[in-house]
Amino acid sequence: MSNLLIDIDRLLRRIRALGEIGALEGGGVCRLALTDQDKAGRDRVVNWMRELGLGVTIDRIGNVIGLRPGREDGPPVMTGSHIDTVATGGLYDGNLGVLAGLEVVETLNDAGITTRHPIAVGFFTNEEGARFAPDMMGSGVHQGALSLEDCLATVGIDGATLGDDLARIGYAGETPVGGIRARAFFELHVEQGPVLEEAGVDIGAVTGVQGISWTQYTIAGTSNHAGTTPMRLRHDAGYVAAAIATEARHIARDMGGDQVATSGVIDLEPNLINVIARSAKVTVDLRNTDEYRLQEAERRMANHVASLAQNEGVEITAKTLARFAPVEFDDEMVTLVAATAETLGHSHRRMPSGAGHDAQMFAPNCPTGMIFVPSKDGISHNVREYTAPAEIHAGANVLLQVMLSVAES
Ligand code: HGY
Ligand code: MN
Ligand code: MN
Repeated sequence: MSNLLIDIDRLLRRIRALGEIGALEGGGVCRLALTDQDKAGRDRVVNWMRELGLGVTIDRIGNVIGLRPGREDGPPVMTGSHIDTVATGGLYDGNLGVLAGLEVVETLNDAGITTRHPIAVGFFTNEEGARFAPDMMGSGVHQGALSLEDCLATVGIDGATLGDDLARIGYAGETPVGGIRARAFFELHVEQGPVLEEAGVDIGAVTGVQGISWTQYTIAGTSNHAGTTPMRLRHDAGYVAAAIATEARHIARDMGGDQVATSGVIDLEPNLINVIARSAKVTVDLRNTDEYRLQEAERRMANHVASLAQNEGVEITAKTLARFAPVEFDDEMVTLVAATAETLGHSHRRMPSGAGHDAQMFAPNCPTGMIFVPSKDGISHNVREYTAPAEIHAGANVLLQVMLSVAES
């Protein structure tokens, strides 16, 4: 274990500087994937990568990887995350992992250390999936889990095509995707939930990521007058959308355990107080750490949707926007994270991730580990997202040490 420590003030300066881009009135950040704000954030991080002497490559889906040579050639020990955010994002989701990677590099630069194996720091395109589904898109393409062509052709919630926007912001790179294979992959990330804070624990040694199932339901009903139409004659797309969202909650409550369910989008047409909605869109996000339980939740939702279509006389089409099975991280890497936290004097615990992460795309292909730091009040995907400097310092030092230990192995 080296006695090197990261420079927390320098890391916090970068977190704040990146947070200026896409800053929202009153706090928080909006840098939806491949928007001008995302471009500006990318440009700022690429400049930092170049200032640190990293060799920067941009691949065909816009993933950006900065490479730091080792004493020997070969696959790098990689770290990274994402810098795109949801529309009401915070300073830390994704950004912390990328900027802590740069801080690891700068700490090694300051110490004049060249590791045996190369080191790489990356940010991956469209991790959030909020504008273009699915999430973890860039890392999924990089690791062969998603098709480059399909992702470039993806149409976003605002009608834009991903490949066009990638070219528009100047990040349609030449490097073939997956050109840089990782020897190992580590990701530092805020927990985005209440577990560490409630347990009073500093570091999460993440054991894996739960399964994710995103479905968009489009409902075609019949517009009619809210006052004159008897209930028996209605084909109310608005009611059906609400019934789907309510059933998602019932399924989660009924199944209990790790099952969670969310309807984050409900759009009605024409969305007027005295008009029975002619059409509606509603999304359902189902997650579970257990694949069979997740399939059970999906089955229950599908059955309910079929009976709604029948009983309400509406057409419902379902479109899968994302489907990832649960992922386990390499136990050796999980143990390395926990042991490193222990040696550094930080409390730690093993735990699964409720959120999706780029690391889950690397896990099938190389030894992969994640480090969690606490989220204040368990809040994320919310402008109030916050993690204290001491907690960031702890997480970034664990990242430095686990990367060093693999990069010297
Ligand atoms: O949806 C997720 O879990 C991640 O924030 N993309
Ligand atoms: Mn994230
Ligand atoms: Mn997120």
